[in-house]
Parts: sequence; C-alpha cells; structure tokens
Amino acid sequence: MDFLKDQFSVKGKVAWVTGGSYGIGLNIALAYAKAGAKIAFNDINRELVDKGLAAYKEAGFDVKGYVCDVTDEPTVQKTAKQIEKDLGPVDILVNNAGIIKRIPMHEMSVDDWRLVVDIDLTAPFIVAKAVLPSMMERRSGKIINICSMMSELGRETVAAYAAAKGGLKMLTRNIASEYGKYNIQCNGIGPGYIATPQTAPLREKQADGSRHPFDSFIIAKTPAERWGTPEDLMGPAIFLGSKASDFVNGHVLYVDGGILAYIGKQP
Ligand code: NAP
Ligand code: GCO
Repeated sequence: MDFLKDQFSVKGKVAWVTGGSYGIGLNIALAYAKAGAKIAFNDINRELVDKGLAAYKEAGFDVKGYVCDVTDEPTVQKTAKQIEKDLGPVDILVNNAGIIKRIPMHEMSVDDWRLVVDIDLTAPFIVAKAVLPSMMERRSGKIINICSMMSELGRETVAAYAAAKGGLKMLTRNIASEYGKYNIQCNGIGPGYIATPQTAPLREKQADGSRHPFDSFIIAKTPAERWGTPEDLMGPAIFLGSKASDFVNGHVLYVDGGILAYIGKQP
C-alpha cells in the first residue's frame, strides 16, 4: 500500500456515528464509508433512522442504522452489543448527536438546561463508556467528540450549550489522559459555523430578501468569509480516525475557517 493510503486508511474499520442521519454526522459517516469503513449510526427515532438509511443508500452505501437515544444508558449498551454482532467491535466512535436551545439564560428553565447538558455532555460519556472496554482489550480505538466554537467562546442565549461543549472539551482531554496507555486516542473536532438545519434559523433571509444579521455577523467573523459545509469536516474526521493521528491525543481540531484566530473584520 502506498504511504499516504496506509497513513490515512480506515478501510475495514467499524465506525459508529451518533445522530448520523443528516448534517455533520451523516457527512462524517459518508467520509468513512467512502474510505472503506463499515458504518453504524443511530438516531433518536425510526423516522430519522429511515431518513438516514435512505441518504446512505442514495450515496451507494449499505450501512446499519439503529434507533437509540444516546442519553439512555441501557439502550446505548444494547446498541453497542448489537453493532458488535452486526459489524464487529467499534474502532472509531464519533459522538456527534447534539442539540442547542437558544434562550436567554435568565429565562431558561432548568429542564431545558438539563436536556442540553444531558445530550451534549452526559451522552458522550455514556456512549464512550459502552465502547471503551472492548477498545481497551484490543489496545486500539479512536473516540472523536464533536465540540464547537462554544467550547472556547461564549455568546448570548447559548449558556447551556456552551457549558456542555466546554465540558465536552475537558471530557475529551480526560479520556485521552485516562486511556492513552491503551493506545486509545480521544480527540475533538470543533466545527465553526456550519450550514446545517441546526443553524438554519441563523441564516434565514429577511422579509426584504436581505441576509439575516447573524449570517452577516458570521461572514464578518470568519476569515474564509463563508459558512462551513458538512463536507469541510470529512478530511479532519479521516485524519482523527486513522493511523496518521496515532500520537495526537486530547486535542480539539477547530475546523472554523479561522474564526478563533481572528479579531473580526475591521470597520
Ligand atoms: P443537529 O441538528 O445538531 O443534529 C444532530 C443529530 O443528533 C440529529 O439527527 C438529532 O436528532 C440527533 N439527536 C438529538 N438528540 C439525540 C438523542 N438524544 N439521541 C440520539 N440522537 C439525537 O445537526 P448538526 O448541525 O449536524 O450537528 C451535529 C453536531 O455538531 C452537534 O453535536 C452540534 O452541536 C455540533 N455542531 C454543529 C455546528 C453547526 O454549525 N451546525 C457547529 C459546531 C458543532 P433531531 O433532529 O431529532 O434533533
Ligand atoms: C449558535 C450556533 C453555534 C454553532 C456551533 C458553533 O447558536 O451560536 O448554533 O453554537 O452551531 O456549535 O461552533
């Protein structure tokens, strides 16, 4: 095999992408599928899983889809066992499932707060826990947590999301610290502002056809002067899922068109 192919190969690996029926999760899973990995994904209900299965089929891939709420530990454990039966033990786990609630913090109910923290922070712990014993036994594994700009930055209305994604960055470092000796690498991908349904409300055209003010704000904050696409995350996911990153551990790779490096467009 040539050098590059060997370094970046995920061929034959089993990759489990949570919340992988559309958006970022679907595209990361498609990257692995195109590179020859076997794909398992889950989503919260049958309808989403079927929508996902159709999208993978359309792209030419036969993958396994499971209905599984990532906050429900017994179901997650059962799903991990089923994936192992169907495809083999998980080599690459991508903790992608997530939600956001944009509500001023002083108006946010504690139930909404808990839901966001449960899905965005506690669930990656639950899902990682389900695959770690087998990875430890095999002395090999990649865990990739989908972090955010909000792992580093705050903004109005997203207190719970920022707290959870900041926590996810530290969970990433801790998994790396605790399991590095088993040749398990846990890293994060921190997408910038990516055009998916999650961010659609921030890009909606105004009544007069002009850009949403938040849309213009993001363009001005991004040196690349554009929103990211889910495809922008494919290469970084391949890197963090392959041998090329075997000594990269506890790192968050920000894929943000330069947002974190930039003070913003000068007037
Ligand atoms: P998203 O709308 O956040 O979708 C994530 C997927 O997870 C959806 O299919 C969602 O289902 C599913 N999900 C939600 N709760 C779940 C649960 N309890 N169990 C299982 N699945 C669940 O889409 P996205 O924009 O592609 O985001 C993917 C990840 O990237 C998220 O973690 C997000 O926070 C992160 N991220 C997104 C951006 C961005 O700009 N889009 C930037 C940085 C980070 P539902 O459709 O029912 O919610
Ligand atoms: C928001 C956005 C963000 C992004 C993303 C940034 O309301 O500010 O939804 O949080 O989705 O996580 O990296």
